[in-house]
Amino acid sequence: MDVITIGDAMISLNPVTRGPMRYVNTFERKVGGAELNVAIGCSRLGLKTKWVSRLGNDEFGKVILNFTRGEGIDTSEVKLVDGYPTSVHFKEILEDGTGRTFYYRSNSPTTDLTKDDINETVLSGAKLLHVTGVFPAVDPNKNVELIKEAMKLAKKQNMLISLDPNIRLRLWSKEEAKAALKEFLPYVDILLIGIEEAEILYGTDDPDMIIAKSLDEGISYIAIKQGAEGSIGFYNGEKVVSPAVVPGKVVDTVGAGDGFDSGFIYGVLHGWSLEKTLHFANTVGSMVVSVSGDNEGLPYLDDLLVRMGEKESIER
Ligand code: KDG
Repeated sequence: MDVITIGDAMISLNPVTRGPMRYVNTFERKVGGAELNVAIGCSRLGLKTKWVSRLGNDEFGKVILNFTRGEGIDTSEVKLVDGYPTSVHFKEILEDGTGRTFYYRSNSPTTDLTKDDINETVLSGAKLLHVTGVFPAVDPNKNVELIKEAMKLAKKQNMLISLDPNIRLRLWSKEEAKAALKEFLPYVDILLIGIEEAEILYGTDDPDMIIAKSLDEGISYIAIKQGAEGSIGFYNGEKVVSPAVVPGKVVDTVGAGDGFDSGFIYGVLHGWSLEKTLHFANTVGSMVVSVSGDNEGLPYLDDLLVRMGEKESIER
């Protein structure tokens, strides 16, 4: 196993038309969830990936489970549980591809996940544990502790730990998010942070300050995601500014950060230079925004190499 991630997923209802959601009448049923998106991204790139979760024992739960299996992800730690409906979110997409998310996930099936479910055996044999701020925010009273324990177990087994703060202010307040994420930082090796999230977590959007504060926490790899402006990375004394990879067309920006994370994790696990890793991750993110849905645009390795001009595409 290369990567293990723990998280919450939902049926994602994507609007068929753009504009304010109150005027949208038709939605397409898709699948979403930050940690699952990263698992899909890693798996499509060729990494062996496991997703630990719970889904409702209902039709939507079966949709997500089958979809995840179809992506070649190890679902041995995904269970369908009674008593909780599979969560749902509706997306609004505006003309520029941005928009809002409306969650129906207050009684998520992952409420059923306990410390006993995320034990040493479940986490054994992998190179990296990826966690985000979404799953803790879904049930902060339980999940913050659960993720902390998982990180401790992963450290014991010499696994790398990557964290994407993924702060969702529809799920918790800035203060709650900051307090929880601060508890995670001492265990983190790879921080994949959006510039606005750094403002919440560290009180600054100055890249050099973000790097300095992360180094104080003992974090080795720092990637600052700046959306359409590219990314900035730091590792082993070297700072790299990586320009954005311009997408063909911006259709739907949700999931771009998760795509970046998968690309960055891939580069780190392959021992690439920081410059190559950042460019690769930026390219994955740029491909996600060109396709509707939270994970449909995540590329397979071959597609990515074609996009980067490293492989020829034969069309007919
Ligand atoms: O990062 C994208 C995810 O956030 C999306 O797929 C679903 O909103 C979502 C969530 O909270 O996981």
